[in-house]
Parts: sequence; structure tokens; C-alpha cells
Amino acid sequence: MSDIESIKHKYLDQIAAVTDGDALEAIRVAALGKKGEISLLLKTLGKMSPEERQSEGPKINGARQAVADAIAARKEAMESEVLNARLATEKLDMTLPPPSAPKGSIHPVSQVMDELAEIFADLGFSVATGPEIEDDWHNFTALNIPETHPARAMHDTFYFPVPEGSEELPKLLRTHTSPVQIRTMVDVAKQTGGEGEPIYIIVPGRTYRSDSDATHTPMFHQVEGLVIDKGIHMGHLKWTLETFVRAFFERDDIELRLRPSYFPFTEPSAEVDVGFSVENGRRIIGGDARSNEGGWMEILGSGMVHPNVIRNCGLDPDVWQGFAFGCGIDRLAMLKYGMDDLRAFFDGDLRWAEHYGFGALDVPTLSGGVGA
Ligand code: 2NM
Repeated sequence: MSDIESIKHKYLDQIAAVTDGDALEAIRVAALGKKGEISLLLKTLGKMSPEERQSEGPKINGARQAVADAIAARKEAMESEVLNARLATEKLDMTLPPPSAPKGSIHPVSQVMDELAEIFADLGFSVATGPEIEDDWHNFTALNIPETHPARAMHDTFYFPVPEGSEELPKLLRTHTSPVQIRTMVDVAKQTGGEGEPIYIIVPGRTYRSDSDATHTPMFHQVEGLVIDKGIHMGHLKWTLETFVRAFFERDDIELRLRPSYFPFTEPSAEVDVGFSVENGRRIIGGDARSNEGGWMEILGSGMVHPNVIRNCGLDPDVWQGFAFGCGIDRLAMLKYGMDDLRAFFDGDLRWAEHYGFGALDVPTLSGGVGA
């Protein structure tokens, strides 16, 4: 056998015996790589006499082609061997449970809104909602806040730009949910031909003020309540708030303290404090507010709806009286579930929600309800 023939067979034997891709590649480099044995033989053709080249050329090229073909064939065969082996051993068990998908959870703010709706439903209130983009009349003027009143500046209102030369009044992001109470009273006045009828509503929703620090976010959640009926007085207000706060914090030993205050839309107005005490080193709503570590914490604003507000909505304040109140839902949630940073409410971090007990299928539910 010639030299070339024996080289060719050497590689063909190696190729036939090889069992993995790396080894096959090593053979390819040894035979056909830049400095491979057959590649070097091919280079010797240039130095041969024409006769010699005529006889050796086809042999060397034939060997190169045979080895290249064998490598390609062996590679293909090995790939189908791997696939066949996988097909022979791999099983798909359709009875296995699927990998768990990430689950969302109820946001504490949504949870508290649901709790509020449930508590006030027991007291005969329904939930009213309205637009977040409002006009000046519904957000301020109807609420007895005149153009020049400092309360307008106090609210740090976000106004939308008005096109140049337009006579339009600027729209704004509502600074409280009160415009929904206004819309409700206006609707009732219209639907009853000015005669009026009782109104018992709570209004939860997003509100906006240009304010941002550790305890203020430019968007926050409020719930306001409105009662309009005949012969309503401050006793009704205090009982309603007491009943609500005790149901919400699920304790009967919660005291309320009403302090005189001022809002343009109520007269008289009162700020409402809840008593707190310390249990197991933690501040909790309820217990003895007059104990050493106890005290009072402001959680609500309230008052008797100003006659001007009732009149502005088309109802007769000599016939209809009412009370209203408002508070921050985010703050209520923090107090009930023990969160300490308001900003985390709006980060969307599921680990935070889970940490405070708001896991997917593990939502704390209102255990009591009014009177339970
Ligand atoms: C508060 C405090 C006191 C309030 C008044 C009204 C309306 F529309 F009836 F006049 N809605 N909400 C009110 C009263 C809101 O929040 C701190």
C-alpha cells in the first residue's frame, strides 16, 4: 500500500472508531487542519515534477476527499445516535404538576377599600365614584372655596395647561374626592326636581397634590363619606365614625376625640383623633389612650356640611342637613397592617406585599364587620 493509502486508511479507521464530537474534531484538525497531515501532503504537490504530480495529485486529493466525506458522515451518524438515545430514554410525564407561575396579590390599598365598602355597606352606605380629572367648580367653588381662598393654594393643585388664547377654564387633577359628593348631590337635586332625597355614600379613590416626601406621595388614596338627610346632627357623625373605626381595626375599646377645626366646606368642623396604647412594645389603635405610653393620633377630618355647599348643589339647606368626613386610605392601611414607609405602597414589589401578609391566596380578610 502506498504512503497516501495507508494515511487515508489510518484516518478512516480512527473516524469509524470515534464516539464523540470532540474526538472527531481532533481527527479533522490532525488530517485536514492548516498543518494537518493530508494538508501538508497537498502542499508538496507544488514541488513535484509534472509527471509525479499527475500520478500523486489524484491520490492525495482523493484521500482528502475520502477523509472529509467520512468525517461528515460520522458526524451526522453521531448526531442521530444522540437523538435516538434521547428519544429512547426521555419520558414526558403528563401527570406531573406544572412549574408554579408567579402570582399577583391584592394590594393593601385595594384590600382596605374593600373593607371600607363592606363596613359602610352594613351602615346603609353605597360606594360612589367619579372622574379624577375635574374642573374648578366641582373641586373648589361648589365646596365653598372661593377663587381667592388660601385653601386653593394649600392643596398644591396639578393644573392642566390651557391652549393659548383659549377662554376655557383649566382642568385639574382632583385634590380630594369631594367633587364626587358634589356630583352626587347635584344629580339628586336634578333627578328630584330640587326636592332632594337622603344620600348615604362613601367615595374611595385616587387624589393628587403636588407634594412628595417620606409621608406624602403626589398621588394618594382618600375615602370620603357623605350623609344628607333630615335632622342629621353631630351625634350621628360621631357614632358613625366610632362604629367605622371599631369595625375597621377590629376592636371595641377604641375611643374617638373630636377637636374643633376649620374646613371651608363644613361648619362646624372637627379633626378626629383615635386613642392608641402600647401592647408588646408596639403602638396599637385602641386600649387606654390615657395610660403612660398611650395618646391620640389624628386620622380623620369631618364636619357638618356647610349650608352653602348644599345650596350650591341645588338642595335646600333648611330641609337637608348632613355630615361629611375624609381620610387617607394609605395611612389607614399603614396603621392596620403595620407598614412604615408610604413610598413602598407604589413600588410594586411583591416581596413587600408578601412580607405584610398580602400573599396571593393568603389575603387577610375582614373578620368582623359592623356589630360582629
Ligand atoms: C374632609 C373633611 C371634612 C367633605 C365635605 C364634603 C362635601 F362635599 F360634602 F362638602 N365632602 N367631603 C369633608 C369634610 C372632607 O376631608 C378631610
